[in-house]
Amino acid sequence: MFDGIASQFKTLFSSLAGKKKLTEDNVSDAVRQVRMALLEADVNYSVASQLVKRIKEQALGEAVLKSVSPGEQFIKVVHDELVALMGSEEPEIKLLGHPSIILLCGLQGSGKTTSCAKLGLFLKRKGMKKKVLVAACDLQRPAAVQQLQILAEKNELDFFSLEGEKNPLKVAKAALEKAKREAYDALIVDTAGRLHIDEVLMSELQEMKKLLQPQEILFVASATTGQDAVKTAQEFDKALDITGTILTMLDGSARAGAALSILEVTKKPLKFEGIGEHIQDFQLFNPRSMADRVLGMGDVINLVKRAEEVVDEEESKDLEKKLRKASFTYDDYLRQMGMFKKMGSLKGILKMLPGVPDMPDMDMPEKEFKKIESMILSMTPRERSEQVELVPARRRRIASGSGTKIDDVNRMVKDFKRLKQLCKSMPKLSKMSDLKMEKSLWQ
Ligand SMILES: Nc1nc2c(ncn2[C@@H]2O[C@H](COP(=O)(O)OP(=O)(O)OP(=O)(O)O)[C@@H](O)[C@H]2O)c(=O)[nH]1
Ligand SMILES: [Mg+2]
Repeated sequence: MFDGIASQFKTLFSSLAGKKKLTEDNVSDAVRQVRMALLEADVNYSVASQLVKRIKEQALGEAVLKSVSPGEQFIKVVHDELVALMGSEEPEIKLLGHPSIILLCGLQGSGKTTSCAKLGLFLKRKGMKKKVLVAACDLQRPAAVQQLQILAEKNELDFFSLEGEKNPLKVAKAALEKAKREAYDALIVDTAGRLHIDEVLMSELQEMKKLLQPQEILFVASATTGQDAVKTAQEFDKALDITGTILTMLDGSARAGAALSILEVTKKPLKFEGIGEHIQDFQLFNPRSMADRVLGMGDVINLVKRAEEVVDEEESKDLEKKLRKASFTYDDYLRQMGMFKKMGSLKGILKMLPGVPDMPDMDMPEKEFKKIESMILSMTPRERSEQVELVPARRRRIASGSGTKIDDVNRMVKDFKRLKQLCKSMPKLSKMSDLKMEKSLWQ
């Protein structure tokens, strides 16, 4: 995620590491590089220019703190400015209506239907327990209704469609009646993808807005399209007065441009983010963690939050503590992997850990998990809690006990140690002291 911009920032920060002081000269040089990194990530030009100006003023104006190096101070300034640019706080979304109506809109293929199901599950899940209905109002694309239906069935979400109906407004109206009649807390409406220049389809959306009076009109944008997503968001906002955006496809080849420019340009908050194809790969948009990711510092906040959703609270507090202290053992490693499995896409999860994008062998397939699991289960309790050194004879015994090779055991031990080392550096990198374990902000 954001590999390009993150690695540019890393290079920049390490070049500042040796400097004794932040001076006009080295700050000018650094901000030039920041500007280049931002523009290459497809950040809107005027947003990038204003941001760089603020970073420069801050960096030169800051009182020099004795406790931090100039490089760290510069990172802090950049980080703070990025956070501010994306809205500072996690969004607050209130389910006020009965039902609360959420209309999704956007270009074709931006992730609306997937987000409809993801958001549905998000509201239905532990902690929120909302009664949610998803409605299929994309009658343009032949398989669209079925796509949402399959997603809904798979995830036990209530689904609404009107077979044979050609008019999406009629479907929306019937869905709303059902949602009212059956006391749903939320109705999420999927719509067909459209271009803002398509007047007929845009006025259909306006009609739908009039009919539904939605509390939320969320523009769904793919982060892979950078600034284009921002321009389109502006146009949809003009036509519909959107209430916020959902940024999707923040995994893979996402560019930072959309995340960094969309709020500044549209003045509408970023509310959610999609970070993978899995239904669980969806979360509230958190500016602080997004800034961490843009700067290549991993994303501990969201990692801990997602752990919290799938494991009981006790267990996740424990995980957080262990991540902080890096005191975990092979037993915890195993436990953590069990949680990762439950959390869905492993790739998405591991990418949240600082430094992991540099460790391709950490991105292990399911098969590899099974292997590691059996190796750890073949260890004695004392070995698992690291009370004894894993000498070659012990490693041979573990290999034969788990049906693996000594090389596999060696690799597993090495990976475990690297992960442990990595976690040790996390508190500093990710400002764990700022980590808020807030509960949901939804009402
Ligand atoms: N990697 C990744 N893929 C995603 C994400 N969100 C959606 N997708 C995938 O993107 C493709 C398009 O998603 P849809 O939800 O069908 O998009 P849409 O906006 O409903 O598309 P139309 O209805 O055709 O306009 C699907 O293959 C999804 O699985 C995401 O956050 N990450
Ligand atoms: Mg769709």
